[in-house]
Amino acid sequence: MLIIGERINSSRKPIASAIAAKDSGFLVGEARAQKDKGADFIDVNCAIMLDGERESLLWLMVEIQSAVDNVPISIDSPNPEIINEAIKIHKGKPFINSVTAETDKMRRMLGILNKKDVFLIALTVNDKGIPADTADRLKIARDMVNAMTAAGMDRDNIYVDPLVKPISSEPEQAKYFLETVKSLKKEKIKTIGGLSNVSYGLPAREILNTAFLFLAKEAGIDAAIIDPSVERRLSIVDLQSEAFGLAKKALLGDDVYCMNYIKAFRAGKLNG
Ligand code: THG
Repeated sequence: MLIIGERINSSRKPIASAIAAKDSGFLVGEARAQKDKGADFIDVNCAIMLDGERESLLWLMVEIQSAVDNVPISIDSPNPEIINEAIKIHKGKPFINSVTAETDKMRRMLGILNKKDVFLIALTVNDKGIPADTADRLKIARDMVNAMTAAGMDRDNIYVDPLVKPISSEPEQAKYFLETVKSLKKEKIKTIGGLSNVSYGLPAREILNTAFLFLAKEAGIDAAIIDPSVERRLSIVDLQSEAFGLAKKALLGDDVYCMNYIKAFRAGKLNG
């Protein structure tokens, strides 16, 4: 499984401040620390800088690649034109994060990618928005892979992201994500996900994130956008523990609104 280090994201306050201050020392340190913990790619997201996104992203990519052994980047931007410029200065083979099935976005992105040697994340979002269930995700995923291979992209370079949503507000969504990963695996379509979204708004997030990584690996996921220390944690946690069992139930939709999980947290049972 490939690991994409998620920490350099401008939605995080310390990162946004460091980007604004052009604090390359801090940001390069974040990149190096993630690589040392096992990240294969470093996700770089400057989207919160709005008008400054282009300049910030291009600057940061150069700083990171030159300081950290040309580590490959996952170029995380909603803007196809910025992605196009970023590809040109990237050394090696980047991840493009991401394209959706929205008609206009897909057309612009395919125009840009035009036989370039990149890995591409395909989000299962279309003109109607984020799909409600597994069947809708699978349909969008298959349509996207067909459209992209028809446009000349190598199927092995495409990673479908069935979108992780927080179980705190939509208890069934993590299950749909895992089901989609399993089905796509059978069809030899690669998958990826931003796994830490799953625990948003809940206590003891590390336990949920670790359990979700375990379940995603079991389902056959090919790549994960995570804080790489979560992957390390997986090798030391007790998979038979009560905490892990509660997290699994919450993630599989068997603990609606995570009531038992939250109760256990309040009782001090989730400190592991
Ligand atoms: N799929 C793809 N790309 C993605 C995502 C995805 N990129 C962004 C995101 N989702 C994954 N990356 C992060 C990066 C940081 C954090 C979460 C996901 C993070 N969040 C803190 C939190 O949630 O509490 C802090 C956020 C804040 O300060 O508001 O650290 O799904 N393809």
